[in-house]
Amino acid sequence: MRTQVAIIGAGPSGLLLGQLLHKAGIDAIILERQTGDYVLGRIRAGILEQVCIDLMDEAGVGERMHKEGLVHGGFEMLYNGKRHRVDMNKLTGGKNVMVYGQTDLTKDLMDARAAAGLPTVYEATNVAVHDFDSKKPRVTYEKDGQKFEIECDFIAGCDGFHGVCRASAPKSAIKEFEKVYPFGWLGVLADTPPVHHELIYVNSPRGFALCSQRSHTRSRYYLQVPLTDKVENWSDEAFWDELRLRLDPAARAQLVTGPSIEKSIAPLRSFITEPLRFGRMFLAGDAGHIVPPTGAKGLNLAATDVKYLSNALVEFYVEKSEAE
Ligand code: RFL
Repeated sequence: MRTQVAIIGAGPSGLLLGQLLHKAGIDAIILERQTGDYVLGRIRAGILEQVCIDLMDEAGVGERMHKEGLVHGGFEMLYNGKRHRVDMNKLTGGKNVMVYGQTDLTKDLMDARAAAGLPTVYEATNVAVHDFDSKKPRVTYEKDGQKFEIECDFIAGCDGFHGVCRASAPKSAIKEFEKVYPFGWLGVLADTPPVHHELIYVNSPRGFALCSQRSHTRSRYYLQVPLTDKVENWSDEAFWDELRLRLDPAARAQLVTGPSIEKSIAPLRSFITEPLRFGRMFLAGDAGHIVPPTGAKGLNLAATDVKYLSNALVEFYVEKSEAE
């Protein structure tokens, strides 16, 4: 098999890159180790920054996002018991964020890929990257017990933090920087209306809290908790009680509680590798860096990487430039 760009990983980075390359007439195959349903079932980020909104439009998959997403021009910060609104739209010269779940964004990209008949191999096992220090990189993988090889011009490592691409970069060529925070975030997703029409970031003596949302009827809340806490020991009731204690009286009165549909503790960590390019292999998204889930920065950084990488690949193929 031969393609121009072999993309490893069908998360937001890989799918978005695939769609942008397709728009530019560049061939790509995506290899994903999970099933499509598994990828779609992962509940993660939910706030798209302007860069991500614009890229979805550029990729031609923004229609549902504009119909169903909620545009926010600002957010609030609760500090010393008082809420302050930050008018992001005004302060950034007209930029907004969009409340639109990562699962929805992923679904739109998957649907567009399927509609265009573009190749995605799900449940690809033992994916390995080879010869990316040459002009003829290769990717090998197995599917249903059979071995396959793809010859390509470039490899895009969009395979997340635990992927194979970064792990295959020569140790002597890669620098890693990491900060592990001494607390975690207990997150709850619930089918309840959000406490406020915009996000509220809370600085309270009991610890940080974040009131986020996925839609008018689905809320996402976070509480800062000690790393030693176990999610099994946090009942829904205990979560709502603690959240109330961190809010101001007006928000407390507005808070609608209900059963959680997802509850987990995320250990908070910042991690970045340098460089993001190893010969003809590039890392994009969580493969190259992760940040705590504050306002979907991970997803939006992934989109930014994809923007630069797709521009560079278009330059290479369309403008025949090999500029560094
Ligand atoms: P992804 O989404 O991790 O996708 C990588 C894909 O690569 C596949 N893969 C492989 N495929 C083939 N062969 C291999 N060897 C492979 N190894 C991995 C994986 O199955 C996967 O499908 O990375 P991408 O595309 O760069 O996108 C980044 C975003 O997903 C990420 O930054 C955010 O979702 C971060 N994040 C959150 N951000 C928020 O702002 N708010 C959140 O609430 C939030 N929750 C989360 C999160 C990230 C999480 N992870 C990655 C641990 C919750 C979790 C659990």
